[in-house]
Amino acid sequence: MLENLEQLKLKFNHELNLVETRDELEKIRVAFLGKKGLVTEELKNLRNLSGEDKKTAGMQVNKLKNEIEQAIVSYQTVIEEKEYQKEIESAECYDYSIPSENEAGTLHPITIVQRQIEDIFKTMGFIIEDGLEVQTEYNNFEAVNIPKNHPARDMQDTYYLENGQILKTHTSAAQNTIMRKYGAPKPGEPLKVLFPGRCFRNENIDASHENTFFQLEGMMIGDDISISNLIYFMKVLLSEVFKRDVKVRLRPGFFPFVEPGFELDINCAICGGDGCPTCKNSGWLELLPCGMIHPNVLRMGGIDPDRYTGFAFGLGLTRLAMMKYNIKDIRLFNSGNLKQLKQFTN
Ligand code: FA5
Repeated sequence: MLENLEQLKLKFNHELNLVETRDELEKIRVAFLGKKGLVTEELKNLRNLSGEDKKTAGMQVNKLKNEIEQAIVSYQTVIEEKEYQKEIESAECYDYSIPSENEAGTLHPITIVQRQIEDIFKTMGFIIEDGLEVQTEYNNFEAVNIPKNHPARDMQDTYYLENGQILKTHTSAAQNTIMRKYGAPKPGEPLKVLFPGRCFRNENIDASHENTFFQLEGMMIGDDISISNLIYFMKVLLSEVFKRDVKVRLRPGFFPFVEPGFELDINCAICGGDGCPTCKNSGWLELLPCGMIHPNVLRMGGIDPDRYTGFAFGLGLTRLAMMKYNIKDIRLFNSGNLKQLKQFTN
């Protein structure tokens, strides 16, 4: 038996030297120490011995068993180190200290203005929401009081998808979803939400009209919200964005989802009001339509119009960026002309 144990030890050492992975090590452990392992079998064979022989052989087998167990534990660390080295050798390495050949990108001017406005409104307690670009006809039109066949749909001709959904024509498409998400405001805690987004319209493109442009919508609903609240927020918005006096005019405007409704136009920054292709020679640019949310719209959003009132505005974000940066033609924004687009920093 002792000879046998000596051979087992040699066999184990030989096989251990060939081991490369944790799986292989486990196989060896099972082969020697498992239920039917070679050492376990030797332990079972002790049954056939008796007296002093059994005692001596038992001590020898147990000694071998302990040696193998310890060798396996120590080898585990060796293997882990080997595997780690392999991983390092095969991994892609980056040296972050080498200067990049690519120039760092810059923010798109619309993103810059959008973030500025978001920051201003966040400090005034507004939540920022993200409306979907693909919308149902219901959300885009019916839920904002523009039923099928209403003439107001003609002004927002859009792109229909094969599944019957549409690319949203205005950020107002998110009003209903947002009202339903937050529900009726708690007393003294009006619902204040800002939701910027990309809009799509089947437009004749010119210096101030794109088929893909950005709007930024704001909505405040509460116990006692009035036109004065609306005008206050419009003033803050414009003065913070332009950081200079800008001439605006407020005139009545019709939108089925507000009553009363207003158009806030900005004096054209390109020509100073004299008239140019950007403002279609009128000296003014439609920028910020707004008004008090129509009772039907509140009702469809699950908010009781007899109890609550609210305002909404739909800022033409792309046009605001044009006026802020004196960009004559809206087509620059989607042009991918990096030479010009990367000039804007704040
Ligand atoms: C609307 O889209 C309304 N949903 C806005 C609104 C919201 C009114 C909440 C009242 C309450 P309008 O179609 O006028 O309204 O568009 C709003 C602004 O988006 C315009 O003043 C203009 O600045 C901008 N805009 C509209 N069409 C285009 C276009 N094709 N290209 C660039 N900007 C556009």
